[in-house]
Amino acid sequence: MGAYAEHIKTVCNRFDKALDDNHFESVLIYSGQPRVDFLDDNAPPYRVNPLFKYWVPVTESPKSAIFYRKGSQRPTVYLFQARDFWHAAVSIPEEEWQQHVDLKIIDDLSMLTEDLGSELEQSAFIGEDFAQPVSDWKVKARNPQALIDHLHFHRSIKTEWEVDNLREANRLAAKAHVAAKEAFYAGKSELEIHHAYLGAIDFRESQVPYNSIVALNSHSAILHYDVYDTVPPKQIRSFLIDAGARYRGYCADITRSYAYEEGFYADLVEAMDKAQQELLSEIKPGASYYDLHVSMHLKVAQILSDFDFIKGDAQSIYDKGYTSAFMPHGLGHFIGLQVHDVGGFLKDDKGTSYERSERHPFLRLLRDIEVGHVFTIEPGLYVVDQLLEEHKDSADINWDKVDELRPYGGVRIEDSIVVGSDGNENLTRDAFKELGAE
Ligand SMILES: [Mn+2]
Repeated sequence: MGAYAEHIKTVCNRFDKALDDNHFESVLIYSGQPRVDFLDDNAPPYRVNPLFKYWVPVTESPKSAIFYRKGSQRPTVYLFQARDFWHAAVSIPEEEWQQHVDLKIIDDLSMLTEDLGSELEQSAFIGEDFAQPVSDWKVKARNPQALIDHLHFHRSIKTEWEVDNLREANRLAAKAHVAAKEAFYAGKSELEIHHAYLGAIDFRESQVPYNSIVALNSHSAILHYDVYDTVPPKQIRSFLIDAGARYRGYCADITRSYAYEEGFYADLVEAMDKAQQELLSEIKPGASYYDLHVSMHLKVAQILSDFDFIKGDAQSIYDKGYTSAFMPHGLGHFIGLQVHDVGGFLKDDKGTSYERSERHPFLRLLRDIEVGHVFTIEPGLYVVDQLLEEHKDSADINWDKVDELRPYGGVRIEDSIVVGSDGNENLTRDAFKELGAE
């Protein structure tokens, strides 16, 4: 059986169980439609419902839907193709997925409701329903949380077909990262680097999965920096780029940090890279991601000690809470159909959740590691003055050293990992290696 055939069989089985547990006969998954801006008739780029693209790699067909009857092992795809002279028709190439579904082309949503008739009333509806006629449809339930939790819990285990797509997304993103790195060393501005990134893979901005972080110098300490200066700084010191790509709806999310010249920042990048690779070797089925996050804090603490930012050993630096000021975000997150893929807080498929950790409130993956999980590992260290304020009277912190790092911002290294039963796959480093880039 081909990889997609296996995938859709898995999706059918997962829906069978989820529908059964939650007492639904069927489900209707609406792909969504663009929502126009306030007082305007323009809409931001359309983004498909992730549970729609879970079934079929169709990402640019708003007003489409998938109907699946429990136990049928074959969904119906209502593919919307507008018959109007305003829009270019999206051509759907002939592909394998079409052999595994009943495909019905519609140009009006009434064709869907007529086709389904009274079955719709037994269906769970999953999707956005802000517009008519979708908002008027008589369904059994709209976005029932228990059903969604069930699906989200099991979605964390990726099929081979999903991993293939994630691998390809990483190849695209790595290629773009190499172009961005070259633009940085050529002295380009943040905006020029951003354009070099997109140009390398023929992407328009709406095709990357999130706003790329393209940060020179101190900007890299702003965790979601995405405003882009149009002129390069007078003195170029450092470059942090956190940017991804999408392939068949699956996301890459890669971060790299570069020093413009040799020196202490270059050494810091090297130390972080080494710490990150050590963390990768700690990933094992059955281990807890939370423990890995704490292990990362201790490694960051060791770096803070080694580079003379803070007095003391790693354990005491962690215990006193200093690492949270330098490294405020989580170690990583699930990745897949969504950049921050769902289910990181779910304990089981009944919707029981892990409580967010008080000590590490921004960690969004609290589950134990399983074979088939795909997640990021992204340790970092930054000068965030707002967070250091709390420790401003601390004699442990070497403020001269903090001042030295401030104009460089910070450092982060991020890869995506597929957990295997016999060793893991690093989608990101493998992609760079294929390019001869790392
Ligand atoms: Mn990430």
